[in-house]
Amino acid sequence: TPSLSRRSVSYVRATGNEEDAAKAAAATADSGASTIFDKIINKEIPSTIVYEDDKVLAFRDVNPQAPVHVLVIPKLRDGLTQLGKAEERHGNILGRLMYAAKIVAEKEGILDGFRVVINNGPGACQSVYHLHLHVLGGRQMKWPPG
Ligand code: TR5
Repeated sequence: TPSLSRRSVSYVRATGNEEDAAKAAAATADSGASTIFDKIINKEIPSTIVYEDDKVLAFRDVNPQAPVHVLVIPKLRDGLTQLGKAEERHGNILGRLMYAAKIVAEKEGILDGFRVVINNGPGACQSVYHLHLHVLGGRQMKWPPG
């Protein structure tokens, strides 16, 4: 397909799936620019908040991939545009995010079966460069993920 990027063409070859290719084409690189999540944190853009504390915000994904789909983010990005940028000094906030994912799963009643996902970089279709954990559940999750 002429309109597909070179990266997405390689996805078509690898998977035979143009939907995957479109997702790959839409995935962007990490520019370090501020993101829509800053506006959500500052409440300039409304979101449905599921959990919040001084360091962490959890809100419903606008395009849910499961009955429960919540994003867990650090309020201060502090260089964590993606997990691949993590440094040792980020250990505390990374732990807080993981623990918040458990609190979200508990609040949402999915502790018996939930998945936590981090998409890192264009090759994993990351679209927002502010680290976020996807907490997914409320249906039977399949393995392997796409
Ligand atoms: O693709 P990655 O892993 O980067 O995940 C980004 C997620 O952010 C996607 O699942 C999107 O559906 C979600 N997203 C994007 C926007 C948005 C959102 N979730 C809640 N509210 C949102 N607003 C207001 N605006 C977005 N652009």
